[in-house]
Amino acid sequence: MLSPYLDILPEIADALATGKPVVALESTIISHGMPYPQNVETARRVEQVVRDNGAVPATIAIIDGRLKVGLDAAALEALGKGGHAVTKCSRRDIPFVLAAKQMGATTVASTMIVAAMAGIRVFATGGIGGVHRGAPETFDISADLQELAHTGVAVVCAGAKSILDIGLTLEYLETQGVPVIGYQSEELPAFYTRESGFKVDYRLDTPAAIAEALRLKWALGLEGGAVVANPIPAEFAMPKADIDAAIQQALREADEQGIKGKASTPFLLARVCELTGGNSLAANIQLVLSNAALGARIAAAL
Ligand code: PSU
Ligand code: MN
Repeated sequence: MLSPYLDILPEIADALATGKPVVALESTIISHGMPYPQNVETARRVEQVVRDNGAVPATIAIIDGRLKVGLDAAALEALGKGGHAVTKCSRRDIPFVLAAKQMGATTVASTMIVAAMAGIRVFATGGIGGVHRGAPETFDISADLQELAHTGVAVVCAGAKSILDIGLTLEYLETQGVPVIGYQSEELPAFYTRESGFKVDYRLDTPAAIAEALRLKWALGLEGGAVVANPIPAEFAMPKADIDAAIQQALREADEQGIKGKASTPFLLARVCELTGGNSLAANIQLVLSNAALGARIAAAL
């Protein structure tokens, strides 16, 4: 039984009913992850890349208090233009934004929730939330990690940004039983760069091999998601020193300005983007496109 709170675009509902591949896409990356108008342009290109690779895109957001699976052009534009004024919704926020009949941008966690409600198993994005640097003091651990522990959706991403503590993020995922798969990579990529210095749990080299592992996991009743880490294409990777310097400065400013809670990640993303000029944005766009293509191929193989 589908949730009465879901609105699924007819093309997506039809694909789900007939077993065609569908890839979920998130909306916080649109509102909070990139500046306007590149965010809206990228969201459209990502949807096209999913199609070009044989799947139907399903961008997820809350619009007028409804859970939307698939967005029309007006909704995409409103999310992109709204930017940081749009409510960023993780698991805890969903019912309140529905009750207020507002617009909400879904994070990795809440996009997984809505995707699972709709019966979508594969979700492509840029980067996941994780354990923040300083978390032993601040307790700032993204709800994305708990969602990966419980909700059966595979998240294709370019690893975790080094605004996070990547080592602690991997420890947390291990404790929660979430496998981290490297696509053609032994190492967990660090979003803008192909290397992080940390190993993935399993390297798999084809979408079919990833699909088979996921199929077995869920067939065995092992609940929860998986991280599929796809390194940014080499030609678009950034010099490590540039990105490290920007991240250090952004972290310092966040600390000085007392930025906390759900504001932390959007603040850091925006500052890193500003501090590196257009370079990090260009890399960000390319890695999302690459993840969308891989997500579509995994969904097709599932
Ligand atoms: N990391 C990125 N880009 C993003 C995000 C994280 O590199 O756009 C967004 C995603 O929507 C993710 C959210 O789910 O930030 C995590 O926020 P928090 O750390 O507050 O859980
Ligand atoms: Mn947080």
